[in-house]
Amino acid sequence: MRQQQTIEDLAQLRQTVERVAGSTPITDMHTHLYAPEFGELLLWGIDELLTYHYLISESFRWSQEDYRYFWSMSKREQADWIWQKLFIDHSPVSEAAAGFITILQRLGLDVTSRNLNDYRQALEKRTVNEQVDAVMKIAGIEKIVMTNDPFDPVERPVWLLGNGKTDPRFYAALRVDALLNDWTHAVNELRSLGYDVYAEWTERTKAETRRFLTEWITRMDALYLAVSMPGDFRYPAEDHHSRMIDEVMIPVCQEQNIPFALMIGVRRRVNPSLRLAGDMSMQSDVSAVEALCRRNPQQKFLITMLARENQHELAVLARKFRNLMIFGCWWFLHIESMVEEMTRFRIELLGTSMIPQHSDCRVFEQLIYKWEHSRRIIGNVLADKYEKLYMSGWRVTEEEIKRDLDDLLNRNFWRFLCKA
Ligand code: HDL
Ligand code: ZN
Repeated sequence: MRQQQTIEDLAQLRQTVERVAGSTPITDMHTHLYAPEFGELLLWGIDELLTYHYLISESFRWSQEDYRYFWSMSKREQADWIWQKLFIDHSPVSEAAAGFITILQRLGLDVTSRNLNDYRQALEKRTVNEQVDAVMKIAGIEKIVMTNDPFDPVERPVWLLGNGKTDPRFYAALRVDALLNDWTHAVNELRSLGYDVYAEWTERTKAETRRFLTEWITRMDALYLAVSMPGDFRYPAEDHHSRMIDEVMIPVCQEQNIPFALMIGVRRRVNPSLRLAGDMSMQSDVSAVEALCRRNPQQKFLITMLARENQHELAVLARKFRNLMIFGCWWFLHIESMVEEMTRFRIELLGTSMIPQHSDCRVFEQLIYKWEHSRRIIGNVLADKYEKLYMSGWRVTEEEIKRDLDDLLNRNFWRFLCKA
C-alpha cells in the first residue's frame, strides 16, 4: 500500500479533522428546497428565513395575540414581529434563531447593526441564481435532494413541462404521504390525474396506483420513494398502511430498484392554529421497521425517526439489517445537543456506515447554519474516536479521514442507491 503521510501528533490530528469536516462536499439527501426552475417554490431571503415555521411556533410562546392576527399580517410584517420577539425582546439562543444569526454572519452582513432592513436590502440586490450559487459554495453543498409531490398544483406543471430535471445539482425524491395517510384525498387526486382508482382496494386500484408511482418515479428520475408516518404506525397489520406498502409501494421500489424512505413519528397538526408549525413528535414502534427489513430483504430502506427515545434502538436495529440505512437528526432532533448525542452513539454502534445528517431545509440560506453546526459536531465526534485509536497506536492518515467523512456526508447515500 502506498506509504501515506501519517499524522504525528494529536493537535495536528484534530486540526486535520476539523478542516476536512468543514470542507467535505455534501450530498444533502432530504430537503424541502427546490432548483431555481421551480420558481416561487424556491424560498430564500430574509422574510422567508424569519417566517420559517420553527420560528413561528417559538415566537408564539412570547405572545397572547390571537393566531389569526399573525396570519392576517403580510410576510414582511410577520418577519418584523418574529424579529422583535425572538431577537430583540429576547436573545436568539434557540437552534433556529441562532441559525439565522449564523446565516447573516456567513453572508458577510453586519450582525451588530441589528437592522433588518439593511439585511433585506443586501439580499434584494441578488438574483435567485446568484444566491443559490453563493449559499451552496458557503455551505459546501454539492448535491441537493428535493421533496417532490405530484399532488402539488404548483409543482406538478414544472415536471409535466419537462423542466424538473434541468439543474444537475438537484435531484428528486417522490413524496406520497397521502397514499398512506389520507387515502380518500389521494383517490380524488389520482382520479383527477387520470388514474382509474377507487377507495375500494381492488386489483385495478392497486395496478393503477402502481402505474402512478412508476410514471412519476420515471418522470422525476426519483432517487427514492418517501413517506412520513405517524408514530402509531404498526407493521404488519390488517390495514391500509400495510396493504399499500406490501402490494403497491415495495413492488414498485423493487421494480425501479430504488430505496423506500420512511420518516416515522410525526403527529400532524396537534395545534392546527399554527398550521405547518403545529406538528408534534411521538414515540414510534421500531419493530415495524424490523418487520419491514426482515420481510423484504431485497428492499433497501432509508429510515429516520422523530422521537429521541427511538434513536438508540433504531441504531441497534441497523446492526441487524444491512438493507436498513438510518439517516439524519430529523426536525426536533436537529439541535446541537441531539446531533451530538445521536452521532456519538451511532458511530459507536455502526462506525461510519450510516448517514449522520440531512438538513431538511425549507429556505435556501438555512443550508449555511444547519450544515455548519452539523459538520462541526460530526468532525468533533470523529476526532475523539481517531484520538482514541491514536492512543492505541493506530495512526489514521489524512486520506483515511477524507474517505471517512466522504462516506458519511456523501458516498454512503449514493452507495446505498447503487450509484456511488
Ligand atoms: O415531513 C417532513 O419531511 C418534515 O421534515 C416536515 O416537512 C417538517 O415540517 C420540517 O420541515 N421539518 O424540518
Ligand atoms: Zn422534511
